[in-house]
Amino acid sequence: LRNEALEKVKKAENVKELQDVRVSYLGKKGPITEVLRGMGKLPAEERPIIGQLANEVRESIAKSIEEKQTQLEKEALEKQLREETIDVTLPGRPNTVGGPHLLTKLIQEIEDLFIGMGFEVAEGPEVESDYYNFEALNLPKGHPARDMQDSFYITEEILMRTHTSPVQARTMEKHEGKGPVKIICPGKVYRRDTDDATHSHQFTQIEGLYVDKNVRMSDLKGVLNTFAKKMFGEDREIRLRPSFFPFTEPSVEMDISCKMCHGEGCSVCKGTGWIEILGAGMVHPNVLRMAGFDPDEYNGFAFGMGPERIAMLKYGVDDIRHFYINDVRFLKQFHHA
Ligand code: FA5
Repeated sequence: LRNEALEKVKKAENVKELQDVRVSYLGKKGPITEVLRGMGKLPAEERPIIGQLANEVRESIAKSIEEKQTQLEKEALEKQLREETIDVTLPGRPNTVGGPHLLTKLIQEIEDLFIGMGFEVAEGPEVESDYYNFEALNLPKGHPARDMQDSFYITEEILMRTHTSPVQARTMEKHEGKGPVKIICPGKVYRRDTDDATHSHQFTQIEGLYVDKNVRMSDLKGVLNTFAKKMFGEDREIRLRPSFFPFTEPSVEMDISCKMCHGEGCSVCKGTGWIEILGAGMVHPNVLRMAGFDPDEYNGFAFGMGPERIAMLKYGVDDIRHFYINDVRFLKQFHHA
């Protein structure tokens, strides 16, 4: 019995098998327990001999089980350690690192430029009321100039803002008739424009507004010139053209000389050699009045520029749609721009 049990202990390949051996030989229903239990029936002189023998057998089986158990546990641990070894000298898998979009970086750069000239950054909602998008900007319902900006209406009174100019009115209201107000406001705008090389139905704008006592047209020219020279370099040509916006009087538009064709004429500048980047002007007295400012005491200038157009001119991008197609090969070129 003992040899048979020891043989089985030896063969046990894992803790579970060893447990089975323990139960079948040393358990309550095992042969040794049975022998010990039957002791009473044996003649008195045989009892100590049989008892001693049974105990010896039991102990030697128990001991071998214990030894085997320790051995099995040790083997299992070694196996685990072997299998889980990490080779720290292997090279790591490279992560693909993304980067901010070219437009995001350009907008930050423009923000920094204006912060340097004393402007603060303001924000406004993309889903806007008809009042702030048009009426507060001297564009009452039915005004023909509303056609200059084809809109996405959500309800009769709510639309996707067509420009960042509503932030002018919102910010002035907050100042409750007291200047100075000196802000820029970057953000997304939406128009029912047909997409082409220089137009997108969703694009970005950066609005600027400076309201104070004695702000003059020459201040506007100075700020815009400083901005353009810093953005494009001293050698690029800049021109201001008279224009019209219902919320400014007088109004101008600013063009930058086309870099793509060096004035020769291409699809981006449509042969003119110039690309329009912003509209601007002196804030209309009606706009000041509606936002709670006294036009006899205060005046100001405002501008609204298109960062996409600026990026096209600065980096020689020949189609505005490149910014929104999200072709990584295009976007990657500007990670270090
Ligand atoms: C406006 O949106 C006026 N709110 C700008 C303004 C602000 C004037 C404050 C006076 C005072 P305009 O529609 O011209 O104006 O757009 C301004 C600039 O946005 C343009 O010069 C151009 O750079 C850009 N832009 C206009 N439409 C698009 C378009 N569909 N896709 C890309 N850029 C556009």
